[in-house]
Amino acid sequence: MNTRDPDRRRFLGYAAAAASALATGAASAQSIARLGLPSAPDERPIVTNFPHKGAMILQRSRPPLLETPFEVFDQGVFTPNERFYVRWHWAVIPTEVNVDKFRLSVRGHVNQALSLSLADILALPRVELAAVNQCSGNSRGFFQPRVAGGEWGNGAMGNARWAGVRLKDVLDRAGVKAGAVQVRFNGLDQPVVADGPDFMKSLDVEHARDGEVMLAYAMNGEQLPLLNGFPLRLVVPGWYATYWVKSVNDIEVIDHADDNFWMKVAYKIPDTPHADMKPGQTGVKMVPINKMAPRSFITNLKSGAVVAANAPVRVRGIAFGGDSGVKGVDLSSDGGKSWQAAKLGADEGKYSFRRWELPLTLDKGEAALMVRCTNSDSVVQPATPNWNPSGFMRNVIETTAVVVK
Ligand SMILES: Nc1nc2c(c(=O)[nH]1)N[C@H]1C(S)=C(S)[C@@H](COP(=O)(O)O)O[C@H]1N2
Ligand SMILES: [Mo]
Repeated sequence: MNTRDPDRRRFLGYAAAAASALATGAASAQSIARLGLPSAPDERPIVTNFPHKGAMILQRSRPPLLETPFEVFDQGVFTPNERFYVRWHWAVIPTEVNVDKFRLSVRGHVNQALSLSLADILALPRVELAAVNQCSGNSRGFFQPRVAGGEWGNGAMGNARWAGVRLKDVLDRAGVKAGAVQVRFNGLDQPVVADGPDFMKSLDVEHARDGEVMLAYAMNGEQLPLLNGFPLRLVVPGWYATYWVKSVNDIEVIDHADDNFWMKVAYKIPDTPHADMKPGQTGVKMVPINKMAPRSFITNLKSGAVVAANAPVRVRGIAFGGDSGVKGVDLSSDGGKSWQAAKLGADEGKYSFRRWELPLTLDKGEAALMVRCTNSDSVVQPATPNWNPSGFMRNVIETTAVVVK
């Protein structure tokens, strides 16, 4: 299939083949992935039958929740589109899009309501940015005690080069009126039950107009896969993916704080350091989830790996700063007593994954390798895991236990 970047000419529709692949949905398990979760069932089938997707870990088929197999992150800082994770809340999702009829409406508290075709969008100035898209519940399966929700391993994240138009440029064309408070985004997906709340997210007007928030039509130089929000998705650099509304076709400027279910009830975190609280703790102030925190991972060694003693072992991985760049990545092989700075790879921008590597010489026995990212705001990953009832914002320092022989 040709999935070229639409900037060159125009969008290509995704038609019936994709639709039928989604409708049949039946998983054809090729093999099994083990996520290393502490309490949840650990095995998941690896499937290849989703449109525009390669081998993915199947968390759920309707709606599709597909996790990126972790070894993909060892291949480079950009996550290939066909391995990029997928998450939808409702099972009624777009399975084909008529690119000639598609319209993006911009309405509400504006001077001039708009109905924009994809050609209108392509005519606006093009911008590009590398940014990590991470589900709020990435790594939820590691929460102890266990919490309800998709029991993700660490693969509900990905990094891409996004291209599209500034949301600011679109809003300026409509003319945001004085008194506007938030901008609400809605996509082509729909609730499966009549009274189910349609998935919508909102950003404060100043945030929406910061010039960084983007309506993306391309991902890694290709148009977006259907499952990742074709033809247009919001990119909110540094913020959790819940705000990155997919297949956006409606933008409403509102003159009040959005109180729809997905803003007011769902996606709330304790307003405490690291969004941490005690199970059963009451009276904790809850706020909408927002900026991401730094994380780092070893990608070339798994727990249980056997490495050679008394010779340099190349340890490498990825890190990201959350809502700012990566200042440094440090490794420890003595349980966090001493740390060594890793060498950082190319800087693809402050919202991107960044590669790091460090040769370590280890003594015979067992070694717990710990990796820690400090971001450019000097925020460091915590040494102890956080806990909250939704399983959000895990960013504890990761430990990979290896056997040195
Ligand atoms: N229209 C729409 N956009 C959505 C969602 C959704 O259910 N519907 N889920 C959000 C959540 S919670 C996540 S984690 C990301 C996942 O993005 P991806 O599937 O491209 O990886 O999409 C976000 N955008
Ligand atoms: Mo999410």
